[in-house]
Amino acid sequence: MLNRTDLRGSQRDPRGLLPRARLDVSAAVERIRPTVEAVHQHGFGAIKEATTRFDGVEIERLRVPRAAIAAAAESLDPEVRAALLESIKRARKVHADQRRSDVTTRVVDGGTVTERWVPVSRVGLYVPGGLAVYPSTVVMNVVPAQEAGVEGLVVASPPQKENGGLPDARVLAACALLGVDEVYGVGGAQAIAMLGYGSDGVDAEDRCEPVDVITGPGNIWVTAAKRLLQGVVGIDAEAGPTEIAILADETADPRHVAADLISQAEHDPMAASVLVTDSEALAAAVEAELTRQVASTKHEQRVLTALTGEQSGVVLVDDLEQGLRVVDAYAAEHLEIQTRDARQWAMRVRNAGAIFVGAWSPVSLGDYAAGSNHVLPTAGCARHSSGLSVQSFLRGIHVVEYDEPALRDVAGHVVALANAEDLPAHGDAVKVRLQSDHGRRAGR
Ligand code: HSO
Ligand code: ZN
Repeated sequence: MLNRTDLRGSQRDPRGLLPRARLDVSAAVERIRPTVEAVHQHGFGAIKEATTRFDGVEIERLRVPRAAIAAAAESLDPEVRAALLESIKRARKVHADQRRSDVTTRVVDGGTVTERWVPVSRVGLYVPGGLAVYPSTVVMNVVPAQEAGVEGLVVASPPQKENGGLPDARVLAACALLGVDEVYGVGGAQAIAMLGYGSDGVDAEDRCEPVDVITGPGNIWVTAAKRLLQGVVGIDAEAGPTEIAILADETADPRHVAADLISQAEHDPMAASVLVTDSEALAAAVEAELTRQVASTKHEQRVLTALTGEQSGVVLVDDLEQGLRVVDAYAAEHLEIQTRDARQWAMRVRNAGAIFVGAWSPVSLGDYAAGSNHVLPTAGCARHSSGLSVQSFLRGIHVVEYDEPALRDVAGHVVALANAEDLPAHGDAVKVRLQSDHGRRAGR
């Protein structure tokens, strides 16, 4: 069922030879540009119009009433509530440890640079709807922002016809459990534009003030809108259709490997499931397992489309050393290592959004309840970006403080560099302090 790429004996750079979807985000940017511009100019009216057109829902207001959020929490299935609370607890534990303290470096006597970590003021967290609903994504967005100390937290999620035009009730309940009460029932590119530019609403309570940072996964339209809004607001890494790569040898259990490949294929017909192995026997056993397990999986058609698509496949390698080069070149959103000495191999991986080590750490554990974050870079962006963390919501501000002797001491170097760059006024700003006795008086 999987496409086969045989790299055995190949010395070529594996990048470009690996299965990967060719998603044209730039083309999508052009398609959503008019919607984003309309929201920028006309606010509520444009959001309402786009929501009717793209979601088939007539909204009366942008913001979800507080009472509806509370009601969703009331009617939440107790088992789901307990699971969400456990997920929140574990995520808090991990993300609390990511907090940074300010660091002051004494560069010279009388000269310090302090790095102050300051949270952004207001963030917009996008929670997708579409083929599935994601209360777990509320947790993964909100917890790091809260642990970073962000004061203004806003969630946007598409309105659902089945929930009277409000976002999914489980998404609202997750917001309630996390203490978030500013929730907008808006999705797609129009939601990203609303968060980035702000929007009026039907009344003062309904308006959305612009945010400083937008995070969270979404479909190609959401991704395109985030790319378009970059610069107006801060954006986390682009999170496209989900991916799993598994590096496995003959010690892996084919039932586990197949189940994990299917688990992420379940998200989206465009999801990618890639097996990298040096064992022809394992590859064959996984194929057999896939055929068996896919037949009884709930979202059979979606999974089948994802597994047989050009973005999925099995890659055969000579040995795990070559396997390591392949997974590094692929830079998967999620990478599982199911090999002998799995931890050692995992420690050598350079490019991945998150790594799952050994037989007992499936990706779905990380999706819900490992404590790790599941908003991760896709499409090879793990080469340069990390998943969502406390750091995504902080800015490091350098605070520079020198006294007169310390400035005097380095003045010659500043002047020399200023002259080398033909920017003598830069040097003058130092000289003026040291030549007159004004500086000395001001310092005392
Ligand atoms: N695997 C998805 C996250 C998710 N899975 C949410 C289930 N619910 C992207 O990391
Ligand atoms: Zn998942």
